[in-house]
Amino acid sequence: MSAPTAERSLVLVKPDGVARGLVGQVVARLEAKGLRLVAAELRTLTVEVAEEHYGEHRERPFFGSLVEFITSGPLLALVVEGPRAIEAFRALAGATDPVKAAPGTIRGDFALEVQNNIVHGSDSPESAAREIALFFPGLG
Ligand code: RTP
Ligand code: MG
Repeated sequence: MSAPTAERSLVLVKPDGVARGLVGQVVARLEAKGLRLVAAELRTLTVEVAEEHYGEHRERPFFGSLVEFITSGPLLALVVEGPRAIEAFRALAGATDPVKAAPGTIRGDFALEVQNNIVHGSDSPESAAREIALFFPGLG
């Protein structure tokens, strides 16, 4: 059997996760899973980048609040790599609503509110390519 093809995903530790000091625990979990860090940067998003990143939600009632939240302070942007990295990280993150997220997942263990749910992970190869180009244009 051939070796699994490596895939990349954009992961964010959102401003709530950084403010609460959860960066170490999030990174420890994804590294323990076997995902490899290929880029990492702490930065505060501009409204323009935030609106681009969450463009699919532009018509949703929570869009303004989401952009305000995601630009409210520094976040940690990561690119992770590994076999099925997109699906692997989404499984570690848990369901979008942290109350429904299984205990043992990042959201299930650390959050209670749907907006302030600690992490983001790309949801498809197309999203990952778009998001990685937006956050780390220099990455091949
Ligand atoms: P993400 O994009 O951040 O990885 O989260 P996701 O795929 O699990 O969920 P998605 O539907 O893409 O929603 C994006 C983010 O918007 C916030 N949200 N707020 N107030 C609300 O009802 C609501 N719904 C979603 C969350 O921060 C969610 O992660
Ligand atoms: Mg999403």
